[in-house]
Amino acid sequence: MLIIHHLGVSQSERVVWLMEELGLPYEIIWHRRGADGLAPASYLALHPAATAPVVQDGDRTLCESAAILEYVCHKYAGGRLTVSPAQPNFYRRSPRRPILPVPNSRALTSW
Ligand SMILES: N[C@@H](CCC(=O)N[C@@H](CS)C(=O)NCC(=O)O)C(=O)O
Repeated sequence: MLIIHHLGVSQSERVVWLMEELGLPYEIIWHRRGADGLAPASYLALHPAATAPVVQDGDRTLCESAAILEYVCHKYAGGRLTVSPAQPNFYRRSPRRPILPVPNSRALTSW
């Protein structure tokens, strides 16, 4: 089962959203921010850059939200909610593709 290392107020919410949307099981490990708003030491230990999200799938650890979402859609949902490189619209923006390699600030408004 996918484990989402969840850091509040971060893009790990994208992974939670996707798992709920696809109806897939997952486990959340919360890493609560300190009073200073910074990620706790437990999160810093997961990733050299300490950015969220980080997920674990068995002995595989993944980071970068766009890559994680593609991975989940293809590995666990038969390509639902995304398109594969074999499809002609892969290189075009598509309203069905929730995970576009666009700057973070645009990611939620471009589809
Ligand atoms: N391109 C990365 C960006 C990850 C990123 O910058 N995450 C921010 C939160 S949205 C982060 O972890 N910042 C450190 C922090 O909030 O403590 C991705 O999409 O996963």
